[in-house]
Amino acid sequence: MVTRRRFITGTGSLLAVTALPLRSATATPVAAGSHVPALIIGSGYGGSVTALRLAQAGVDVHLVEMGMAWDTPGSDGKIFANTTKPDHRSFWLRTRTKQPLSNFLGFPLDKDVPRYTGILDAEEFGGITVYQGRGVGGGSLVNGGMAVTPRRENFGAVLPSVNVDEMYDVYYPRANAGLGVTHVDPAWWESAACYQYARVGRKHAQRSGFPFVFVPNVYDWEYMKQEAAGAVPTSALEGEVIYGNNHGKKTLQKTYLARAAATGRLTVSPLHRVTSVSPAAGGGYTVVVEQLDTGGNTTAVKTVTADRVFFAAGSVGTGKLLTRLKATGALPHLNNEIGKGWGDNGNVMCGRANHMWDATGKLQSAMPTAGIDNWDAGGAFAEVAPLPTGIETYASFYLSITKNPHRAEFTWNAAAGRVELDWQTAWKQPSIDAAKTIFDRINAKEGTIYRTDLFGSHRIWGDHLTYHPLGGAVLGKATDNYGRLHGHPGLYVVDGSLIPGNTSVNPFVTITALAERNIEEIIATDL
Ligand code: FAE
Repeated sequence: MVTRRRFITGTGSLLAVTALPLRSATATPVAAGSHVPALIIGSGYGGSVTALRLAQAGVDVHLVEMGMAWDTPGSDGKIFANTTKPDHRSFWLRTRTKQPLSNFLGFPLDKDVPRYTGILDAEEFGGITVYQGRGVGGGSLVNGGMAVTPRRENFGAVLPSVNVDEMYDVYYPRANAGLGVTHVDPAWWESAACYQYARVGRKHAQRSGFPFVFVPNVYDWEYMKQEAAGAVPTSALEGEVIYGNNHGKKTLQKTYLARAAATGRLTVSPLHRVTSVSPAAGGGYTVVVEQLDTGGNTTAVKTVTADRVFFAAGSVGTGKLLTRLKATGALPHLNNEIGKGWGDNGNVMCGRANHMWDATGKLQSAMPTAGIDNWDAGGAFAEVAPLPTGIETYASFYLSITKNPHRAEFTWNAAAGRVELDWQTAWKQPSIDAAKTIFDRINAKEGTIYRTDLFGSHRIWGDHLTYHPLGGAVLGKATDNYGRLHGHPGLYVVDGSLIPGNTSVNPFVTITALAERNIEEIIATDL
C-alpha cells in the first residue's frame, strides 16, 4: 500500500501557479549598443529564479536565451512534437535525430530531420552525450518534471559549505512553492491505467526488499486526471516529454518566468546566444550576443554593456563559456577552478524484460512518479521511468542516479577552437555496478532478464549519456559561497554548474533552491 509516510518529504508549502502568457516579454529583444543593469545568460532554473527575484527587487532584467521562445504552434497546431514522432522541432541543429533510446526490438529509431533550432540538444563530447533543453525555460521544457528534494542527510555531500538548516527550512520550501511541486493523488494512482508500469515497478522493488518511494512532480495532476477521463487534449498521456509537453506540465514559462514577466521589468531575447563577456572600459562588462535564425545562422551580432552578468547557461553552457573566456584572456582573473568538478549525476539507464503476466500497459504517463531508493546500501536511486511507445512492451525501464566518484574537466583546445570535456565512457562502470545492486537482485527474484535491444543490439546499459550535467564552476571554489565569481566583481554563476557533479536525486529542485538562496544574499549585499 502507498502511505503518505513513504512519500519523499520536504516539498514545503504548495502554491497554485497561474499560467500567464510570456509573449509580451519576448517581443522586444535586447538592442545593440544598450546599457543594461543586469543581463542573464540562459533561461533555465538558475536564470529564471534570478530573473524573478531581481525584477521583484526593482532591477530591469535582460534574459538572453539561445533557444526559441516556444510560444507558437506549428502547422500541426501543436507547439511541441510527440516523443514517438520527432521532427525538426525536436533536436537542436542536427540533421539526424539522436534519441536517448536509440533502438527498439533490434531496429534503430533515429531518422533524418531538417536542421532547426529544436528543443533538445544532444551535445556530444568524447566520452558522453549530454542532453539539454534549448529554449525559454531551459531544461524545464524537456524534463520529466520529477521534483525531488534530496534526503537531508545526503545534502552535506552535495554542497558542504551551505547551511543545511537554511536550505531545508527556507530555500527548498521556497523553490518547491515557486515551481508548483505537488504529489500525485495516491488513490487515483492506484487505479490509473497510465501508471500500471509504475505499479509493476513497485511490486518488483518491494518483492526484492527495496524501499519504493513516491516523488513529487510539477505536472498538473488535475489536468492528468482529465486527460485520463478523455475530457481534455492528452499530453502526458500522449507520451509528451523529452521534445516538450503541450499541456499539463508547469514549465518555467508558466511559473517563475511568468511571474517575472508580470513585474514589467523583464526583457527576454530568444534565439540570442552570448559568445563573450569581458570587462568594459567604463566599468561593468561588454557582452557580445549573436542573434540566430531557426537554421542556426548568425543574422546579427550585438554588443551590450551590463553592470552585472549572471551565468545561467546550464552546467555545460556556463562551464564551456567560462573556460573559453578564461583561456582566451577575456576574463583573465578567473581562478583555476573554472571548468572543474563536472559530473553526470551518475546517470545510467536500463530496461528489464518482464513476464507476459506483468504487462506494463500500452498507455503510459510520460511523467514519472516513483523511484527505488537503494542509495545507502548500493549507491543508487532508480527512477521508475515510462516507456511511452503506445504498444505493450512488457518492459520496465529505469533511469538510475548513482554515486559515481568520477569528475571531469572542461579545457580549451586552442588549435581546434573549442572547449572539450575529458569524461570517459569507462567512468560509468561504478554507476553500472550501483544500478546492478538493484536490478540484478530484482531479476534474480523475478526470474527475469535485462533488455538488450534499447541502446543498440545486445547492449544492456545506457551508459553513453546523461540528462543531469552538474558542475564546471563549483560553489566555494570557482565562486564564493554565494556564486560570485572570483576575480571579476559583478559576475555571478547561478545554475547547475555550481553543484559538484551529483545531487543524489534528480537535480532541478536543488538548482532552484540554491539559486533562491544565493540571489537573496546578492540582492541584500551587492545591489
Ligand atoms: P538549463 O535548464 O539547462 O538552462 C540553461 C539555458 O541556457 C538553456 O535554455 C540554454 O539554451 C541556455 N544557454 C546555454 N548557452 C547559452 C548561451 N551561450 N547564450 C544564451 N543562452 C544559452 O540550466 N531534472 C530533474 O530534477 N527532474 C527530472 O525529471 C529531469 N528530467 C530530465 C529529462 C531530460 C530529457 C533532460 C535533458 C533533463 C532532465 N532533468 C531533470 C535535468 C534538469 O532539466 C536540469 O538539471 C536543469 O534544467 C538544469 O538547470 P540549469 O538552470 O542549470
